[in-house]
Amino acid sequence: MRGAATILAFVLALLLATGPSRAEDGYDLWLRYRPLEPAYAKEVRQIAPALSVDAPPGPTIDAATAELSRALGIWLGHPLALVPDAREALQLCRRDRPCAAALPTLRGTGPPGSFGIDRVGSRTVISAADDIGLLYGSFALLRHIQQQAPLNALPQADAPRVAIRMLDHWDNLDGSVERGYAGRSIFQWWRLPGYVDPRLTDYARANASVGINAVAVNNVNAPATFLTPRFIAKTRALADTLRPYGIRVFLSARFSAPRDLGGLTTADPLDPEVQRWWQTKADEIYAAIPDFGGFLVKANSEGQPGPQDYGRSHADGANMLARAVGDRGIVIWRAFVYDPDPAVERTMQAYNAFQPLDGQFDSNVVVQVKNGPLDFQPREPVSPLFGAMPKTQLGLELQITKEYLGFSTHLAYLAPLFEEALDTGGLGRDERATLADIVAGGPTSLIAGIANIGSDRNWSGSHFDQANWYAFGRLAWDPTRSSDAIAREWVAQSFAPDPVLIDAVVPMMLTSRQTVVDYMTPLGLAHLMGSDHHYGPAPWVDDLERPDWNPVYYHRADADGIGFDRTAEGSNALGQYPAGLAKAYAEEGDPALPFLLWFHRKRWDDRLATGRTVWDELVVRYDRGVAGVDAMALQWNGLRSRFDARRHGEVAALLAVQQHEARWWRDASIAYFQSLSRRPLPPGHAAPPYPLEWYRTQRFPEAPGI
Ligand code: GCW
Repeated sequence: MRGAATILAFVLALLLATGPSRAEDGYDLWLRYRPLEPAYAKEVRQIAPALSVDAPPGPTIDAATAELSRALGIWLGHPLALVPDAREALQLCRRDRPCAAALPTLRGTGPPGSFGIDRVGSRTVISAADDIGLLYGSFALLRHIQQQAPLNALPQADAPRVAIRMLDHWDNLDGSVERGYAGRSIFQWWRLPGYVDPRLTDYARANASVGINAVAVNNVNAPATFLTPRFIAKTRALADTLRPYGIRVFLSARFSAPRDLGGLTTADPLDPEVQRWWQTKADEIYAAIPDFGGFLVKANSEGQPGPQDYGRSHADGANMLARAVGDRGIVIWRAFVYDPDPAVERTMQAYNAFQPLDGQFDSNVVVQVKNGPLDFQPREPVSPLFGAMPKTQLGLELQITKEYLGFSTHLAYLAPLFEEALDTGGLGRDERATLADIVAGGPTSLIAGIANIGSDRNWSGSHFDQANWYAFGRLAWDPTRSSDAIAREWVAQSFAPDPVLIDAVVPMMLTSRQTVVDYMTPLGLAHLMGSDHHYGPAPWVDDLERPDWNPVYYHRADADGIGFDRTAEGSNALGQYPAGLAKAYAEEGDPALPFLLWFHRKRWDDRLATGRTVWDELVVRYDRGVAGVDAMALQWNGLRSRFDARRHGEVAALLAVQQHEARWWRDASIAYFQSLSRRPLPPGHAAPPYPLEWYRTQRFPEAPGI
């Protein structure tokens, strides 16, 4: 008996010490709510000793209350009490209630979701005009506390600058995820609608915590099956789960659905029967999901059907769907198209297809444009469409999943990439207007990100990829936020509000994307990856069906030089930009040379602003990339004592993979380009360990994401 009791006591002590639910496996994301420093915890107990709610009951208020209880229950050391008297409590106050009338100085009005957090005497008041604002305000308060930020800096007001902050899932019916590197889809179509994975509530919490309010749940390459009654019922179950968190569901719609499902012989958008089919379909969906967001469409792109199959324009197709949806929702029409005829330079095709349609789209159509004119490369100039369609609501599409930046095995913090695009100026008629200005504002303003979320326990495949989901949400809410500030708050919440740790990790994150650019696509190169799976280097590929699918199309390297002449002497893609921006992009005097070989063709021996020749500069950049990963790994390994062992070890293991793969990119690329340049490596730079043939013959049948 005594033996058993001792063992029991020991097990209990162990459980209390380690806390099984406290295991740091990444599942909790940035919503960890770990214990606070005692002095700070004491202050928190003063400003939020209990909770008082003045808002009509409803599921969103329940979500806010539950989140506050979850966190404050830990920080107070006892369950959060709901009290009627607001004077000694944290208060949720909806602006149409008596609480607001009694406190006329509350701040934080604005578009849906805006909120204020005020200190009024001994009270802390989270106020908003709508329930979702109260939920966002609750998350903002918890974010502030998790960072152990000074509570006298608490009063704050915030308002979203972009109306639709959306995740696009490229999730397939069979549970696979196109370009997904974090396991299977979180949407288990087979088990829906009867069983909704509780994990989806945590997914919704995470999204709401950063202000994401829309999701497209199926791949843009999806079959029309998603529009059948069977799948509408499943989507409805998802919508019901996400709704309390302010998230509206969208479906990717295959343009040929009237033929695929409806038995019609055409999907011509000007055909009355086709129009009627979509109208009936939209009505059917809205009957099941009254707040359905609308349709997301990839049409006449990479083999998908579209209006051009019937000699109609993208505007004809988009407007037909928009009329079926009516004022109940919107149609998001993607501008990621390239001609079936590859005679026109690839980066110019979307502009050519869409710019002439400016002014022809209905008011509930958003044309969604990828940040760059090519395809989510590690670095691209912004798409010239953003400056060229002033009469069209343009949405920005970013890629959070790292299809071209090392999958989930490489550490690359993407906020600097997003920020670089958003801060680009000189696009509009107003010289000072940035891409962020063009995209933000208005009831259908939209920023979408291709999700990096899957069934992996840590959601994103690696701990640092969670930061990209987080940063996407924070930037979609306010595209003027800095990537540095976002990294700081993410690290504080995801690891610890420890200044030493933050100051060590944040610089590593901020330089990580440039490091990837250096070892994959330096000096403005692009599209050098392996075919289909897009894993690893393959700059030599020249035998794919379309010329503009081949890496050689993009780098154009030969014995004389390298780079794509997109100036007026070449394809004149530069001519698609307003003059000032075109001049900035063409600049060769900047030693950073971000777009040198994107816009120019250079001879190997041309001397650059850095003082080096093009060939030497290329090699230096590849090695700088490799050194950058080594530095990250060294830095990380030196921080072991500041992190929980599990996550530290997982990140360290992935950094070792990245060290290996950065060398692979560098070695294969140098071996290939040297076979053309025939120049010696600059002194101090090592030759690739294998001959070019070795790199060319590597195969990766297990690479994920196709
Ligand atoms: O980057 C490419 C991807 C495709 C994707 C396409 C798109 C969904 O390689 O997998 O298809 O872009 O954006 O439509």
